[in-house]
Amino acid sequence: MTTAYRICPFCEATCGLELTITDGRVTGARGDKDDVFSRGFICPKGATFDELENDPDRLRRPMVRTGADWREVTWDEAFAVVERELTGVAERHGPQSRAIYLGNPNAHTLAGGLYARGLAKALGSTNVYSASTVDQMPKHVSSGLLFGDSLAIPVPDLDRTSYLLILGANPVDSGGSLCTAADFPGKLKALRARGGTLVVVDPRRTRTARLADRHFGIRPGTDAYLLFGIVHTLFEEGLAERPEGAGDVEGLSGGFAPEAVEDVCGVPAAEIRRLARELAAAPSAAVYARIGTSTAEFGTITSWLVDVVNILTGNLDRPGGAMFPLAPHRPAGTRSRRGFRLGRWHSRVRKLPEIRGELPAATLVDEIVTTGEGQVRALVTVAGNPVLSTPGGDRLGEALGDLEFMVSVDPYLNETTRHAHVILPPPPPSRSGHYDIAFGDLAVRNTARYSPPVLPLADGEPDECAILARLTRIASGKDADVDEVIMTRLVRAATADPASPVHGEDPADLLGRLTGDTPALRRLDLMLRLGAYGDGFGAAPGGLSLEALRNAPHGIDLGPLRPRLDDVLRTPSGRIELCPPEIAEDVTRLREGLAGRRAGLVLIGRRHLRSNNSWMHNLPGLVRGSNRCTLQIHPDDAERLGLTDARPAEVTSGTGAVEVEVEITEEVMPGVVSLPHGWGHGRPGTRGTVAAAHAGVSANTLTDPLALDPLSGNAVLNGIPVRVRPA
Ligand SMILES: Nc1nc2c(c(=O)[nH]1)N[C@H]1C(S)=C(S)[C@@H](COP(=O)(O)OP(=O)(O)OC[C@H]3O[C@@H](n4cnc5c(=O)[nH]c(N)nc54)[C@H](O)[C@@H]3O)O[C@H]1N2
Ligand SMILES: Nc1nc2c(c(=O)[nH]1)N[C@H]1C(S)=C(S)[C@@H](COP(=O)(O)OP(=O)(O)OC[C@H]3O[C@@H](n4cnc5c(=O)[nH]c(N)nc54)[C@H](O)[C@@H]3O)O[C@H]1N2
Ligand code: SF4
Ligand SMILES: [Mo]
Repeated sequence: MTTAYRICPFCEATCGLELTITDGRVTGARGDKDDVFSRGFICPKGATFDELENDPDRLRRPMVRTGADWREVTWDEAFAVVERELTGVAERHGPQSRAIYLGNPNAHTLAGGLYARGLAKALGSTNVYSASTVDQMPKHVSSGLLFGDSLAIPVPDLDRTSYLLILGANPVDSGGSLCTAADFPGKLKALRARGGTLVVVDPRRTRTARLADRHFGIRPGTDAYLLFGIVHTLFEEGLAERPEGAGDVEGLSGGFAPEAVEDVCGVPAAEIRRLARELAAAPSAAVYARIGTSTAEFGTITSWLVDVVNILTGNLDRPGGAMFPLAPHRPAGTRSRRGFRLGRWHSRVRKLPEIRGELPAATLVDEIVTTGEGQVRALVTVAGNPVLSTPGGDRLGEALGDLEFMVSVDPYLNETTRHAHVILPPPPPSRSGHYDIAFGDLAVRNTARYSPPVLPLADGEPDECAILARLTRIASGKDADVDEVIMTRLVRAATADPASPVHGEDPADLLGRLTGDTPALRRLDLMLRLGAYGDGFGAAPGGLSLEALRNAPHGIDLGPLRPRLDDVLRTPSGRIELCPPEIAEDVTRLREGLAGRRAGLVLIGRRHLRSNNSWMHNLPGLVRGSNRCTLQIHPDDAERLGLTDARPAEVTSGTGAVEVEVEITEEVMPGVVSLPHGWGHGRPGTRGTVAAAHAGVSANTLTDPLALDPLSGNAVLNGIPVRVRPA
């Protein structure tokens, strides 16, 4: 029996795990108490790491499908089929007929961080889709417009803040999102223990809300009104700082006085004023908002208002406020001030604008089913299950069956991948090295951690980096080595940049000095050494490199977040663009919504600590206990509608209907029902024995693919009008 250390790849908390290895298998997992970031914290998902590793339904060899029959093939055979078919579709219909969907776990693998975007580009098509447009795209757009960089997302300085306002997030169950912090519950308790204040705004009284000083139930989809009420108060009561653009924001906030918005959002005007005053008066404060506010009708405006409040109260970029992390692989050196653009092209069928090089996931189905020049005929999915995760996913599932070719990089035969012709399964996490490319930019403390593979790959088995690199080569149709190309470009740019520690050095010499057994690891070494804390190839002795991280199995602490706004800003003006015209224009839509407080039940989602989107329901240790896929409803609504606890109800929206077990609970406010997403298993042709026995229904049968936040193209997944009756 031995132990090994591995960063948990299941949620954004990125806890350090201590794995037990017995006879060449992972047989246990617990928190690594010496991990510099998580200090021993773990949740039930991390603790079932061994079940995921050893899941008998997990695919271990590439598979090729003919009709309904799957057969296992060698990697070379599988790639040969992919090459023939992907190239064939491009030859017959042009590269634009090829599409890609990148799912959430790409943010949790080194492979996703290093190769996913390059693979998308290599397809030569604008049909690029990802889970970002059913998730956080509004935040990218607001950051792009405000700061000129869609990746510059401020996070609440959890360890030091004295006042935290959380909207539409339940980090006690989700682990936190766009805010990487291990042990979120502990950090919220510590905030209160040091005399700080926690306020939670959520239509459900969540486990996070239960830790708060105050909780407000809000009408789903109306956070922008509440936040504008706060902004209005800050100006009206002379509490706001007045940076450039403040006057314009003040003008926009006219009409959104707390007294004008209270009916729409359901939070009393006096409480909105109190929030504004407290945020302004606190020694430090941060507003933090997530999924409930982002997958919503006014997602971008809300995301923007969160930062506007942080800015107007003087809390952006200061300790205890909302701050910008600095990840170890981010380059030191000159940054461009090109700014951010959206809508550089539009989707073919619905004419929806491009954002960050992609199109809204909700319209992928339209591009597949609508005939004409540019119709999608081939699809690549990497770590995604859009049939369950995107609105109207059932229709997408049907459409996938009509594709000429589909290849999925995925360890499971599930609701989406059952439509593929080839599945390329990555090895289980123990067999790949890990470094978080995505979450260093979002962590509440700067650290550097690398986990080497814990167990060896089987002979000839590629890791996911190698799989994606090979797919990229196939997609590009060129025989170039993608890693070589990228590394050469990076090194050339650095050696030519007067602000770089390697300015003037010989690129070939630097490349020759990289360590790492694989091209992916050499790329990581390069990024670390040219990064903000890097050794600069000797220019900064003691600085970071892959070697340095290998020598620190529990990670290296780089300290609390530091103010760095000047370094972050990439707007052409060099300032924060506090009142971007695109947002100002969309506020008209928000103002129109003031008129009508909608009656009727609306549907929202929720997450459970022991579940993770659509793909961890096949692990016995996580699905044990009572049914989690229930429709939560308030007792008053249940009585009015004649619903009985634990009995089935029929839920109908404008898009579809499901039959689901009722759970009567005061946790959810009157007028609101809640159903988790990611369920709806047991479909023919899938392979998930445990998941099929806990099938549930898909919430996205009810969500509407036509309902998008217009600026970001993000799907509206919360606040869906529904009717409910006993089934
Ligand atoms: N109604 C509603 N819908 C939602 C949401 C909601 O709140 N409500 N939430 C949305 C959000 S926030 C998100 S992020 C999306 C997620 O949407 P998706 O990313 O499309 O879906 P997941 O369920 O995360 O599916 C992940 C897939 O990756 C596979 N996988 C797991 N590990 C690996 C790996 O290491 N490598 C590879 N290649 N594959 C792997 C799994 O088998 C699974 O097929 O869902 C969205 N959909
Ligand atoms: N255990 C677990 N952890 C996860 C995941 C998981 O599926 N399970 N998924 C991961 C992913 S992909 C993501 S993106 C993150 C998401 O992380 P979070 O954003 O923390 O996700 P949720 O737990 O869904 O919390 C969203 C909250 O918004 C509330 N809400 C719904 N509508 C509204 C609204 O209109 N206004 C307000 N103010 N609140 C609203 C819901 O009641 C819910 O409590 O979690 C990640 N971590
Ligand atoms: S909180 Fe997230 S990162 Fe930590 S053990 Fe649980 S799933 Fe893994
Ligand atoms: Mo997500």
